Amino acid sequence: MNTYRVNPTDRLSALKRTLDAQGFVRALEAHSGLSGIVAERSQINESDGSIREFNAIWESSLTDSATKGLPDASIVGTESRIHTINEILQVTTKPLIVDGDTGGEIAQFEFMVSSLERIGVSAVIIEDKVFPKRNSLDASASQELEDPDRFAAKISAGKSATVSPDFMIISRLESLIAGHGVDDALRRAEIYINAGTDGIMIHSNKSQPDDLFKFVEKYEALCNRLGKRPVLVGVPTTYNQYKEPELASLGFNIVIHANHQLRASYKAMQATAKLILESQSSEEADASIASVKEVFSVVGFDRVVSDDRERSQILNLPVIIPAAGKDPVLTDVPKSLINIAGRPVLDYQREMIAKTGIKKVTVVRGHNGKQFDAYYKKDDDLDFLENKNYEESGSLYSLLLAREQMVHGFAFVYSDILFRSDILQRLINSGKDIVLGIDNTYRHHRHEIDKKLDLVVTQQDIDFRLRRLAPLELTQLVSIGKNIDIENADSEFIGMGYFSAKGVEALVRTYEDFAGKGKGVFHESASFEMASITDMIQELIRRGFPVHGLGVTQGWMEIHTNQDIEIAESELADSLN
Ligand code: SPV
Ligand code: MG
Repeated sequence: MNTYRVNPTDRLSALKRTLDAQGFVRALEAHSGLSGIVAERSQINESDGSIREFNAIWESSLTDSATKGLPDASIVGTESRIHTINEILQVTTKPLIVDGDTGGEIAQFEFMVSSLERIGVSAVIIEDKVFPKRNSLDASASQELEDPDRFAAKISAGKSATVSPDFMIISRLESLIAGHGVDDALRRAEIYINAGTDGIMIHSNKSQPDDLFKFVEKYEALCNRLGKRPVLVGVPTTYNQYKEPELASLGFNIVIHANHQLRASYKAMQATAKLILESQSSEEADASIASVKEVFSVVGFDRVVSDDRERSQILNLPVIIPAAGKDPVLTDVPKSLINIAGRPVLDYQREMIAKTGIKKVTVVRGHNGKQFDAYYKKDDDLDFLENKNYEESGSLYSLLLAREQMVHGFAFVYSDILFRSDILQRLINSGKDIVLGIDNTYRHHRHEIDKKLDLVVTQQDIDFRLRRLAPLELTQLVSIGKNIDIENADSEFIGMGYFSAKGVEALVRTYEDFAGKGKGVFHESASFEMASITDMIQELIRRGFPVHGLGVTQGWMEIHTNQDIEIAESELADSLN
């Protein structure tokens, strides 16, 4: 789909604006969304550096009918025409001039006018023939003209049906087509101008239309006498040896190239069909037709595919769980295997991860790592990496063991937390390159805080406790770490976060800057190897990389004491009741 849009009211008035500004409009026919796109986007450079393009699109009865394989003889009805018009409007922004044929009965014309105006069409041209009309380009067809006063009544009724002063109703004189001569055309023009028409289209199907030029000459005098000059419209199909500047200098304000895209595509389709028949293969035709890639691109398929790709990249993201360390209290098992109501923490985590659509989980194990084998088997969706050095390394080292898996981005979850899936989902969808879940309710925790928390200072202090309709905000972090004074901190880091591919790039680059440089390189840790994930995030912030916090108030808890286990078990029991 095309992303650029135009407000229908602005689009409607654009034709009048262009006419007022330039005095001349060049229109190209379209009969479908795709031909509309071509009319919209075709442009060349003028020698003075400006751009030459079509200023408007003509929705033709001849080509709309022909596209359906039907003759232009009042067979395709207004509803069907409006369908095509909508197709074109949907994918273009330029003003549309609609061929209204005879306009039908007054009531039918009123319906046509209000329908077209409502969807943002700029003008309708109706011809002074009787229904059912025949196409004007066939000189042998019977061309019966409408009584001019009846036609004038239709014009005034149409004008009364409009709500916008900019919607134009243009009267098309068929006198020269029907062989009634210039004087008949001038007489009718006067009646239609007095009825309030916004434009006069004078039509001819001659290759040397001297009568048409005679009409144009006398048109100015007529308008002078009447004190108004509706715009003059020409359709040079048969007399196309006359170029736009010449027609403009004669007095035409709108020139319509009325059927050329349809004729071009018909010929191209025929030639291609014949070539395929001859060659018994389509290979020979490739050189003269658009590539599929080009067609995909012009109708916006590329964007749809890239959106899909983005979505599937998210679903293929791994969630990395650094689980190598030893809990200071619950020392018998790896943190992931702490038992809550008969199941390891990792079970609950995987359940929540699966709810987001993410499949891949990578656990970095170390302390008592072998115990995982009693519960889990490595498979496509669950990967185990070994941190053999777990006693002399921190969570950052564990995380980076998974660097091959993280190139397109990753989420991470500490191994000892329970969480609801929506927190993970929101982190991934935040649109930020590095974002951490943060919670500022720690000051109100019932139980004593017997562990040094990872605290954060944010750019804006968010009061998460306020009732609010809008989703909780994202804010940029100023600092993070265990040494932040509890009084200065705004929030606590919950142990969950997300890195985009760009975030990963910064992470890996910074990690490599430090790797192997020994002690004291990180401000808070004894050595680089012992650094935690939050040490690294602090370093990224220090280097100016934007790190965001996503406000979370409920839906997560950390398990690091037996009391935590009891709370978790009672909550799980409640949620089952
Ligand atoms: C059309 O394009 O449908 C027209 C112009 O009405 S013409 O075919 O020249 O009559
Ligand atoms: Mg027509």
